[in-house]
Amino acid sequence: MLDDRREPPAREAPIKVVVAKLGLDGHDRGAKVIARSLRDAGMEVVYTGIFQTPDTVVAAVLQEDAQVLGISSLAGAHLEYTTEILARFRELGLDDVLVLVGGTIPAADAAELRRLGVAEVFTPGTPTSRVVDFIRANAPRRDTDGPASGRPVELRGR
Ligand code: B12
Repeated sequence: MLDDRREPPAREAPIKVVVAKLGLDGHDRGAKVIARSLRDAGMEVVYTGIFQTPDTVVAAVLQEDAQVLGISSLAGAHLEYTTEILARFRELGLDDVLVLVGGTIPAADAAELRRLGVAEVFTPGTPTSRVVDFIRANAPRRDTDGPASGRPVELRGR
């Protein structure tokens, strides 16, 4: 006889990603290309649109309960904005959110971003499949019944 007291297996929800543009940076093509590629790969994507502030981006991540934040920056202010957002995440206990930065990021700044806690930096010419693979390998897992279960200790595919 079937034991109907067993819990049904938890289903894995689609990975939820917020793609954000901050400050006066109007270069939105890369952000839109990435947002569309992640959506086509089966992820749930929220694109904030241009001219956001760290506060509105953090609010979007909280509101959407996103596992991944992707910041697109082609105007040079990536260090300031990312530092501010990571500090807010720490205050709010959002340490498990996988943070990615893409755009025109000099190599020295990419190293600094990784030191601050950014999981990976994607510069112009990156195939979108590489971003999809990286997120699939590193986004914190969760099932449909619960919150993000925590970021893997080891990042793969860097
Ligand atoms: C097209 C373009 C514009 C267009 C933007 C149109 C639009 N709606 O996006 C227009 C003409 C409006 C423009 C204006 C300006 N631009 Co412009 N522009 C470019 C250019 C030539 C291409 C950018 C682009 O669309 N690439 C195609 C997309 C698909 O690629 P991408 O954005 O790089 O995205 C890829 C990766 O970077 C990454 N990625 C990007 N975002 C994200 C996000 C996530 C989450 C992830 C995972 C990955 C990721 O993945 C994508 C796929 O590979 C670049 C030079 C260059 N070669 O990058 C200059 C460039 C970005 N522009 C520049 C400048 C200076 C300006 C202006 C200030 C010029 C001026 N004096 O007016 C203005 C600023 C306007 C503003 N308000 O921001 C500079 C920026 C320098 C800097 N970083 O400090 C650049 C680098 C040119 C240069 N060499 O000097 N620009």
